[in-house]
Amino acid sequence: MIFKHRLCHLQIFIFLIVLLFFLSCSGNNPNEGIPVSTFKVVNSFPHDTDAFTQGLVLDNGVLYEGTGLNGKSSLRRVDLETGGVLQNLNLSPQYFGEGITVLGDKIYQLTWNTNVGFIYDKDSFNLLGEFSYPTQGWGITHDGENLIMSDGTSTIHFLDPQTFENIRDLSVFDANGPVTGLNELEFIKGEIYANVFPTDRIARISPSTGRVIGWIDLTGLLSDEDRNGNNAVLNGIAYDETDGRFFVTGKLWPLLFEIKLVSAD
Ligand SMILES: [Ca+2]
Repeated sequence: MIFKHRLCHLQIFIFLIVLLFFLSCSGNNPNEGIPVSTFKVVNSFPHDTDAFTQGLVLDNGVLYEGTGLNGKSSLRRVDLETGGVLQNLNLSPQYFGEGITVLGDKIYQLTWNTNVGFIYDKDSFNLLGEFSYPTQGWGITHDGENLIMSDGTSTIHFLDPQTFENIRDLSVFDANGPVTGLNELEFIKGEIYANVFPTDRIARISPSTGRVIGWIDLTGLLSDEDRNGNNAVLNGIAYDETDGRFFVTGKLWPLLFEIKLVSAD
């Protein structure tokens, strides 16, 4: 009887050990089930190695770029094929330019740590106004209704494009917990794509739950020889809605890539 009792305890003990083993296995691979994409380069185009890319947008086939660093920040219209700057507006040196987005006939540009954003006429780049926000400014995009901005944390803010009222905050997470360093953004087919600073990865985020629903791993897209120092990180996602072309670049990168996403599984 005592022996039977001990056997029963032994079985429970073994069961718990096996359970712990499986739990620890899943703990080591918490993103199991989240699809990972890699890339295939479709085209590469010249990119200004002086452009500290903080915002990248394609609007009706026209490429816009926002650049950063104090004294080097700008808003540009860029020729995709040649990388040539077609139109340029320099920001005053106290501003460190960040993300840009085009909504309707306006361009919105964030600044990093001065709590101010600028509103321009899309065609003339004339300054139409400013808006303020309490956080840092990193990336910006829109879903057709609201502006969507990142601030370097794991929180994304939805702003009314008229009043700049914070409509709601979205906490971004994967199975490891909060995903911080959310940087340049693009809203693509109902999902928020975000560069994760300072990595070679892009998170595909559900705008309703904040859950990361896919990872894009762009490791090796730019060769180490072409990378201009530690600050030359992947940053800049643009999507052409008319033909589904997907473009990425990075800070000070000599190339802008058109890529296709390929399942890594
Ligand atoms: Ca973008």
